Amino acid sequence: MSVEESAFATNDRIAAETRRRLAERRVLAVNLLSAPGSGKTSLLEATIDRLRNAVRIGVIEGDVATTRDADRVAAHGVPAVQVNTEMLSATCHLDARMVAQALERLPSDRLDLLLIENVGNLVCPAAFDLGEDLKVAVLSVTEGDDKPVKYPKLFREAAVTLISKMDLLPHCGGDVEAIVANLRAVQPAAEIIRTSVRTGEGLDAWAEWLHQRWTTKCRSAD
Ligand SMILES: Nc1nc2c(ncn2[C@@H]2O[C@H](COP(=O)(O)OP(=O)(O)OP(=O)(O)O)[C@@H](O)[C@H]2O)c(=O)[nH]1
Ligand SMILES: [Mg+2]
Repeated sequence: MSVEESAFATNDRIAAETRRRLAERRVLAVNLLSAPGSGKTSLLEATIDRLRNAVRIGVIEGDVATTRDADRVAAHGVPAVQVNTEMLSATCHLDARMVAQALERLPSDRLDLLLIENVGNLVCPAAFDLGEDLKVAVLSVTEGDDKPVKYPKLFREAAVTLISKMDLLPHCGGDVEAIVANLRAVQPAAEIIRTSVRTGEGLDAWAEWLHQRWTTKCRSAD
């Protein structure tokens, strides 16, 4: 086995253990991925405001540096742990060990929903299983219509893609139908929700989608 294969095998083993533990505790874990600045933290803030009274939420924030995103999220009244990847072995993505260690700093026996914001990057984060139940991709209308076909792995594996910053569409010349067509080119049955934290478009639909996923995983055995 090559060094790279061995590193992935170790990652997958830790991720499988995290997944088992979270299932035991009936926690739904969501891995949020996008390019830098697509609006992940803004969406998390809006999501927390909508779901905080319905489910107990914990957040793991991945960034190269600073605690800015964890501070933003914590201001919405939920526990948040920041992981700074520049302190660790890899800078461009979270891995399963980082998440397992961050989870130790959250009250995981008193959580229903674990939201993990990955490092902004369309490539590396998609290669690492963190033990999540589902991946959510965020793609803003300002990034160019072709991103799903240029970075297919993330968009192929996403349980849902949020097309964010819809309010900017008239200003940036983006073509949302082309974005949708490119998403369907890599995942024909892709679930897609259009959002804007400025106008509120799609935010209730997204929160309901997520709550439904939590109900399906964590309440179905009741
Ligand atoms: N107009 C508009 N701006 C938005 C929207 N969502 C986020 N933004 C802005 O986009 C910028 C980046 O938002 P963040 O939420 O920090 O993005 P992010 O994906 O978490 O960024 P990283 O963590 O650095 O990858 C900020 O200036 C936000 O205010 C939106 O729906 N509409
Ligand atoms: Mg962020």
